[in-house]
Amino acid sequence: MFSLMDGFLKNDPFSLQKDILHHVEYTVARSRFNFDDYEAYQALSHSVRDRLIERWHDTHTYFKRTKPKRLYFLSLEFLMGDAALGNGGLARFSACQMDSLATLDYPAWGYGLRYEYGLFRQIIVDGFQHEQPDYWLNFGNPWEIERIHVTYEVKFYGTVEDVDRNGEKHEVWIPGETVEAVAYDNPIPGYGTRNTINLRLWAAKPSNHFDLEAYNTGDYINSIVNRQRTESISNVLYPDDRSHQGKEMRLKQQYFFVSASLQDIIRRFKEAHNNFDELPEKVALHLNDTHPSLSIAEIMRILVDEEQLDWNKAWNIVCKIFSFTTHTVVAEGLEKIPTDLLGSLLPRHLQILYKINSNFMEELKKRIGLDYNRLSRMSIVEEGAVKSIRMANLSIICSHTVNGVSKLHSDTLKMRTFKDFYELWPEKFQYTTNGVTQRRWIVVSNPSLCALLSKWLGTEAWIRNADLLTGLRDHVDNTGFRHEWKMVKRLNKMRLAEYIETMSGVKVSLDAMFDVQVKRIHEYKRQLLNIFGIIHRYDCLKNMDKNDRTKVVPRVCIIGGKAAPGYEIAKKIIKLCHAVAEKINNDADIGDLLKLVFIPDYNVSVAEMVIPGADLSQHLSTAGHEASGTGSMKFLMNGCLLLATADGSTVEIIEEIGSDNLFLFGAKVQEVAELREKGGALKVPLQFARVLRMVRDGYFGDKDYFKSLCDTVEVGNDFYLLGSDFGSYLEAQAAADKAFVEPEKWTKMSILSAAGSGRFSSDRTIREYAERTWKIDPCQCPF
Ligand code: 26Y
Repeated sequence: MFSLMDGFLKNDPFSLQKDILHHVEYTVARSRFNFDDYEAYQALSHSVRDRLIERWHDTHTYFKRTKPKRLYFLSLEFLMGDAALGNGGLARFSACQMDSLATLDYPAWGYGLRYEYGLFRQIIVDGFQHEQPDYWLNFGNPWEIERIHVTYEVKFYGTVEDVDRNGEKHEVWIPGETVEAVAYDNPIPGYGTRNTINLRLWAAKPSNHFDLEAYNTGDYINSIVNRQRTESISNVLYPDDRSHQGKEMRLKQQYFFVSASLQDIIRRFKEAHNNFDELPEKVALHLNDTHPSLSIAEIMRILVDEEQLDWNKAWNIVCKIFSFTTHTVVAEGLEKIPTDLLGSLLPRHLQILYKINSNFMEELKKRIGLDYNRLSRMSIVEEGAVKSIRMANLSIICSHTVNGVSKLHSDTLKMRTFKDFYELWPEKFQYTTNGVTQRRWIVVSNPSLCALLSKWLGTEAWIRNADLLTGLRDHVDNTGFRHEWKMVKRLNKMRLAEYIETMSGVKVSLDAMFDVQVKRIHEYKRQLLNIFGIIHRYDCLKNMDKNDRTKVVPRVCIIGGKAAPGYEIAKKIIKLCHAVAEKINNDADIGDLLKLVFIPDYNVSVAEMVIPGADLSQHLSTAGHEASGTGSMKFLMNGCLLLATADGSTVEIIEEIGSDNLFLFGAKVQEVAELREKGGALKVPLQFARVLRMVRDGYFGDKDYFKSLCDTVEVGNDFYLLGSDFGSYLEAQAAADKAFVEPEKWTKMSILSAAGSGRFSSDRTIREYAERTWKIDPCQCPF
């Protein structure tokens, strides 16, 4: 008898081997007796992909049959790894969340853009950052499934015209340009479950909607050139993670993404349901920051203009389906779109936004009276020098939940950034602290630690339940365990040291403390504070008695991160780091006591190598500026001690591991405002002035080039308060040195760090979102 189960691909080594050979011959089209490593990789990936597709099908068939409420996670950025389709924290957090959604069996879909050029590759020439394009699809991408039949038309430009519908006047958009969106599916397997969810990425293709005008006027060549241009919409990821410049292409990308995703979502909903009243029970739409917020106008357009629902009815439905997470702290960082730009690209959407706003303003007047200042602050429309749409205000007004990414962040949103909205709708404001997936950040990137954890916890269950890591506390006094723990760290330091030597030619001592700061380069993240600390350390060493040097803890300082291509000051920080490294590393007198290396092209793969090998990691943002921070969580899981300010999620990390197990420094968030007001009067230590003078005087060369960088931290101008935090920074560094010379103490702190990291698993994050925000239930595919 033939059973459906017979069709399943088997997972034993023999079956897999057979499949790999099959793909060598029939997919890669090489002989079984002659293929290279890359072809072997392709054949292997296709064999794994076949198994993922099977699970994907089963999962989606099951979802279709049981019709659970689904979550659609809308994000313009996903930093998966090989595919660098995102900038930094927000993008990597999206990837971690997808892993947790799949593992916890939630009926979720991710939607994103399939950029052909991911985040630029950073190369360093003479200490300067240069950007190289990352055309990551050159050799094909075996992990995606091109869905040539899943396509939607996305329209732009044109005009709005009045039409008569049953005697009533209605506005209808007559678009001017049509582009086609093609779906590329990326299966996301859960761990320890058959569930495999989908990350659907859209690519732009010219539409076959033929341009009759051009055809008739005989301008055939130009019509083809124009078609080609439309393909460029999904071409390239914008490499900026703070400043939005009101670029038309960026807006086109956002709408292209939103329109294709919503058409897909509505089509799927209509296949199973015939009444839009059911939408809020079946569909949750999550706005990952404001980047996909045009969804709000688009869904109103679909419901009102196309599905012909009454405006108020549509609005009531729409307000029940959106939730919103903001990853930004300061109001200046919030996205705005000039109305001129929006009106020309999407004329009907601008009308819809105005209508949403005028309705909101009417409501608001009833609630708060004629407080014009407050009304204008809360308006979706900003009547400034450049009239624009405030995407955050729109998102807050339409979402049932507004999420911060850490407790501190959420407090800032309520008390400052979105104070007016919080006072109006306190119940909307929540926080869900970020997390990271232990599957990638321990299991994949640190296999030796993974084995050690399973051995001492007596189970592998922590891979799906990170709370079990607290069990490590029971063994912290066991010398055998501590010995193994130290060996694992040593092994990872060896791996990292080898990498450093190949990348930079610098040989480093494994006995040194590996001190790491890796993240995007930003003034608020204060890489400059780190570099100034290193200069100070060097200066002390130079002035130290030879005998005293024997007591110094050797350090390998590692810095890595990309600067946005147009961010001058960040680029100068990278150059300064190289200039200082050049001086220190070539000073034979200092030897192994101090090394500084800049790791080029920091990305997910580099992180997998660097994080497990770190002894100490630095998170130096001026309190109140890092919304959460997720790098710290990865280091924590890997038994790395933190040296940090009380910012973002660090406040909660302290609650878990205790303030004795990390090195805390710097002004608290309440003190920051006060210090800024005092301006020039603050107490900047002499050491800071001395280090600054060294850089200004050209001790590291390029005196003129570094001048503007030095100016940013001069007394009276030091917005991020490097000067006033320098003293306590040095104290924290000294405390780290002191702890490091007591290996047993250090190792205990390291173990207790990892033991307290369970709360920072993205599994916890996702469960909280699912239960409190999205109201979705797990839906596990049987078999
Ligand atoms: C609008 C465009 C210029 C833009 C593009 C990317 C704006 C913002 C971003 C990305 C922001 C980002 O990565 N934020 C980070 O999100 C992390 C995840 O929540 C936080 O941990 C981190 O503190 C925050 O800076």
